[in-house]
Amino acid sequence: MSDPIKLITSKLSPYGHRVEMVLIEKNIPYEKQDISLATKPDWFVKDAPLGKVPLLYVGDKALFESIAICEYLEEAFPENPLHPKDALLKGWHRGWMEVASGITSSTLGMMFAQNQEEFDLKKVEIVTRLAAINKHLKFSPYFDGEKFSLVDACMASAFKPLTFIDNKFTLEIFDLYKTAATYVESVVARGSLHKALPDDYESLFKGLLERKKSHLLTMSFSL
Ligand SMILES: N[C@@H](CCC(=O)N[C@@H](CS)C(=O)NCC(=O)O)C(=O)O
Repeated sequence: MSDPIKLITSKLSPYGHRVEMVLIEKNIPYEKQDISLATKPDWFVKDAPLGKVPLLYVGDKALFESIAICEYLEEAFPENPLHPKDALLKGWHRGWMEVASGITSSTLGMMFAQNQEEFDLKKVEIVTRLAAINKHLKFSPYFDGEKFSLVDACMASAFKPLTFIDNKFTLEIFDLYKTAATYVESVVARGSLHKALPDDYESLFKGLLERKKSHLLTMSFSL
């Protein structure tokens, strides 16, 4: 019998959502525990070298860093592969997974910006990455055609919070990037993302922005 798998995350973590999407897409049985990042449990602080979610327990080994976790799952559970076989194509996918991590980090930065200057800086980072996606990629409808890949899970979880704030605050971030916008619609609609998201996503999101005194809340919005 294989070691039990337990995902430790927090409800709104896009990095946690990407790992959970991979578990779901690959049909891997798992348990999940959401923790509060404001009051991290002692066992978590002890086991998470960087103090961040997600953490994936495989038996008593705690894996950390979402991309390392996803790559482990891909290798350890070869059924329902989410990476292409071809080494060159796989390297290309991995590069774009890093772009997805950059978009995630800039989006979190935008959500937590305390003033217009910080907000604008993060917006420029995001727009630069959208321009790169628009320039380099073609989707039909996913990154690798009909087949959903690991890179799509990373992009879906990155774009979920971005599309949420883009809609609520009418930021019009995607307006100039039609290729990226069509792709984002496809990945954000993926069933595994919706299974990974908490039912109360919207109200949790709003609570988080309020707790962080986000600059976004000074803009006109419809939360
Ligand atoms: N590079 C990490 C980023 C993980 C990350 O930033 N997680 C955030 C939640 S979205 C976190 O745990 N923050 C808590 C903290 O930094 O104290 C990964 O890909 O797993």
